[in-house]
Amino acid sequence: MKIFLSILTLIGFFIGCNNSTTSKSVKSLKKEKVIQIQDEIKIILNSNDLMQFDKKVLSARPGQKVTLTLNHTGRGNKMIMGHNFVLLKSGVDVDVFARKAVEARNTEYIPEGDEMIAYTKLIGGGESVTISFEAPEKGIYNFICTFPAHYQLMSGQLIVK
Ligand SMILES: [Cu+2]
Repeated sequence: MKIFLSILTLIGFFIGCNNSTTSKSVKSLKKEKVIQIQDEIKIILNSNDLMQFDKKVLSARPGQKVTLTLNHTGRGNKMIMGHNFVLLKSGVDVDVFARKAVEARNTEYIPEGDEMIAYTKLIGGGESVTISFEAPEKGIYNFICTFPAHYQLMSGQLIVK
């Protein structure tokens, strides 16, 4: 009888252990999921036929995966009213870069060089484009549309903090 009881206790002990391990791993799984969601941010940026972005300020955390969708809600043909999103590295002179970009007509106003953190292709009315990039270190980064004569109106800042 004594042996039987101790076997029962032993079984109970094992079951107890298993249960606690299972609930523990479920808990840590849930935690990981929450962290993953926070590590990605989705941004929707709209542009229109009036040469406007609907946001002047975007924000992200350092190292966060940024998935950005640029929509062109207008009707303009991309050769006349094309838009893109070009995110510049810190310290890049926006005016100098924009002048260089205008020359890059063959590559839809994306110039060669390493001044950009990320960029989309050029889109026309009714089109959308999505890109993903890693948010840089803390700082303030300029973004513009590089289509000729657009950046004075179509610019903003990504604030990473
Ligand atoms: Cu534009």
